Amino acid sequence: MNASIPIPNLPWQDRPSSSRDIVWRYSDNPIVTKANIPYANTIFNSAVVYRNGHFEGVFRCDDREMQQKLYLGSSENGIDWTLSDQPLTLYNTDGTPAGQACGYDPRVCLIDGRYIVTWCAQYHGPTIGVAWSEDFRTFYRLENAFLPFNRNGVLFPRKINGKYCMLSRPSDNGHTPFGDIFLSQSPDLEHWGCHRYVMGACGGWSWTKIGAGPIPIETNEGWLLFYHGVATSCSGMIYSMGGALLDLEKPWQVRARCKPYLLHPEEGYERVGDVPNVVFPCAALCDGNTGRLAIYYGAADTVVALAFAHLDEVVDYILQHAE
Ligand code: BMA
Repeated sequence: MNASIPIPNLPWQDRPSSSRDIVWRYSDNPIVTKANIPYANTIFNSAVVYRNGHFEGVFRCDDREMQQKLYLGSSENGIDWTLSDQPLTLYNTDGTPAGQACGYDPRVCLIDGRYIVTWCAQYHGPTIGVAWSEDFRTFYRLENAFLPFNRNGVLFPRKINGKYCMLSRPSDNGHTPFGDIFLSQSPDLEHWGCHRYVMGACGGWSWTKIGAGPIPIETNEGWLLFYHGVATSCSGMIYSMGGALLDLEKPWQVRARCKPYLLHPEEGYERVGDVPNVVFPCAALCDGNTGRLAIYYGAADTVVALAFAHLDEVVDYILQHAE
């Protein structure tokens, strides 16, 4: 194990005695529903962080006009969330307003004291928006990271070889029937280059496309990356969660990629919703003392749900079941 800071109040339930799964669900899922914001249609694919003893998050809410926007939320226990009624307003770095945070599928990464939000923004199509905050109240928008079309921008939680590193998934302007994960590097979070191929869609549950999920977790065996993989069936796309380990210093090199999925739509709230059969992880918190993992994922594009795992077990399982 080589996880991060202690999180003594990390949400947790032991694995049910009836289960042999590596990742298991919180028994009272979902933890966030449309009831958390009055004007919401759905709240899902959302990212949380641990900050000053409690939890903060950036939530994807599709409102009743079906506008996709980001909202802030906070929680004492990581399970019961209070969300803002109003979308997050962004500021330019000179302090002038930069409008509401429109877009979807946020991730939040703490690097060198700054919380950096990456999300799928719109600029002549989907691309990766970037904003940062020191206090989780005021967020300053930077330039978009990439040209359209791109989704699933996920930062690493420290610079690697002096550069910020971000995973992303070049895509199209629609529902993207393809997609591999790439890595890009930047000295300043605005100028991105040195692009590297990481890994691609492959057979079974991820044959259509893949995309990075939560911020990677540093372990002795490499960066632990949870990601979503998509298979297309005769009745639509099915989103599962998988795991891989990336090289610590050259994170575009895959050390191990787990053949079986780790989480697959199974429960009613994952099977039925605005988009059926979706589990979509956007955050994973790890308690540095115990190696307990709390994984936050969107379910069926409708609600936010929670799952648990042990870091060491996940790493061992990936190594034992690698391609
Ligand atoms: C992707 C994104 C995700 C969504 C998924 C399944 O393209 O829109 O937000 O969860 O499709 O609908």
